[in-house]
Amino acid sequence: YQPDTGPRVRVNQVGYLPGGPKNATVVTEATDPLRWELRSAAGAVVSSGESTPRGVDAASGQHVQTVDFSAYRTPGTGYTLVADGETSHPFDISGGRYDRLRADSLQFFYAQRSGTPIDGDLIGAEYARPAGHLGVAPNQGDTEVPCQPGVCDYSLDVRGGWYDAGDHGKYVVNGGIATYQLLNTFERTRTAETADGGAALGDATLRLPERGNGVPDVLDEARWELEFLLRMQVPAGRPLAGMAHHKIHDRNWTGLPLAPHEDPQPRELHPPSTAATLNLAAVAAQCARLFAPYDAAFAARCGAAARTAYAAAKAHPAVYASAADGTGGGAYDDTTVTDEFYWAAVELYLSSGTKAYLDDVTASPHHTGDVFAAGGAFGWQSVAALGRLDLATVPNGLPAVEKARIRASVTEAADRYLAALRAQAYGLPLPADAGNYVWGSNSNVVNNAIVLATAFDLTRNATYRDGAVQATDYLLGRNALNMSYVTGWGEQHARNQHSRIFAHQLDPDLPNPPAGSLAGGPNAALQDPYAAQLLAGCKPMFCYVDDINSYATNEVAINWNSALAWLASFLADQGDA
Ligand code: 9MR
Repeated sequence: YQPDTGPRVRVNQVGYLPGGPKNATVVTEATDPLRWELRSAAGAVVSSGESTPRGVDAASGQHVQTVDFSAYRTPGTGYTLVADGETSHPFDISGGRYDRLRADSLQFFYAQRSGTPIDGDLIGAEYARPAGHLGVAPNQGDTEVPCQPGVCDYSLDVRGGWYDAGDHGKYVVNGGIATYQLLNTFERTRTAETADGGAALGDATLRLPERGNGVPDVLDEARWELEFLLRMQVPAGRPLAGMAHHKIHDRNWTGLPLAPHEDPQPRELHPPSTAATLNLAAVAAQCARLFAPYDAAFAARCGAAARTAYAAAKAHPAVYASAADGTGGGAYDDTTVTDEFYWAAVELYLSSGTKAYLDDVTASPHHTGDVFAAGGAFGWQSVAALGRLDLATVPNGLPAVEKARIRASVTEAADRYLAALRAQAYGLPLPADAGNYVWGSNSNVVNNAIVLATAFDLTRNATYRDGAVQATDYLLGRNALNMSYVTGWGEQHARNQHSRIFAHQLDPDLPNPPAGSLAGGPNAALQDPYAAQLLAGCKPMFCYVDDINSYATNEVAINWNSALAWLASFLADQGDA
């Protein structure tokens, strides 16, 4: 299988910030430096130079050279880069290029909402749909959902929340990290220097039913999931009270396409887990501090739920979701929860200042030592870095020397991501080993970029910001496939992501995913039959196909788009850079 990868000059197809780094990659057999030319839309050569031979790129197996045209800073549209007789896809040089990506990537969450009609006037007529999973036939959830047989003898109203990904499942663990990232995108406007003081994330900045209610829209969107997560908590008086059910989804896997309101499967609550409970505790604690100025009653409800959940997790510290529980929905299994304990204790400490939580923070094995893995700083299964990043950025009462140590751990991790990025001709902060090209690898690229961005926020050292920008170049087309992984962004962009809702590839009457939807990305483990058959033997960066059948390389997911939203918001805040 030989995908058509277009011109051999690979650029960020969306554009470069005028004052930011501008790097490109040329796939070529040439071993000597090549002359490159930057051309205006009218074809005039506005800058030129020589490329740098880089030998064979490990992740792609391609023979490559790199071009650095950072010195050219004149804003404009329709630039192309020419080298080795090839002309790149066109791109802009422009500040403000990421403002709409911030909005698009956040808007994705409204399109994933469960339990409410989606208003076409807000996000486009093709995305309008009736409410799903409100107990209206043929739906069998989510207003009164029983447990799986033998798990509990009650039902819960667990309406609302976001569909996790291309399926109709709702998982507390993954809802946790996604909600964290939206809340943290907002919190960053309070803790970091932003050009507009966070105005771009204020009220009426997204197209939501709640716009104009006086609450920042990104908080409104996060609340849609928070309310669901709170409903997943085991009520007082029941066994394991205060814990959170791990997930709720269909009894059996459904086919594609399938509109939410047409899902006929029985819906079931799966057993509570310690990991889910701690995810609830962590984001409910964030909620308590961030909603306090806007809705004191909701903030108090979140605070109480966070404390109850944390206490329940301490009382039941080793209740694990089963890896075998993957019928009708994903498993999201995790048998190491020391990191979830750390993250939850950090969030509770940051919101309350309570010494008991601080004691748990400082006693955690994750409080010292490295928590930032090379292949992904954090993810739904490993969340220690979320606690570390928040201790580094959110005001707290730790001694100055402790704060300095924690901040240094962030910049040291960022230095390693920079080293990984510089070692590669495609400039991504993920080492080339096939083992790093996992399910959802694009989210790992973004999450590592978030560590770089946070290092910039902490130090104002532009090298870190440039690293985050280069990671974005990779996502938006500077890669082996010459593919932007964000729908609607770039000349050649992913559009056939695995989704029961946005299944245009299977039914032309259905839309593609909305602009701003991030595809999971190359997965060298080829964990779906379509990719396994099509891509056998692929070099890691080629282990991707923009086909709806390839759920292991090309799905949408809330935890991937939440990462993109954080990064896009950071980039938008850089202006011209
Ligand atoms: O993102 C998850 C990835 O880390 C796992 O390897 C994979 C297999 O367990 O599951 C991914 O999450 C999927 C979930 O299980 C079900 N909804 C779709 C998610 C994205 O593909």
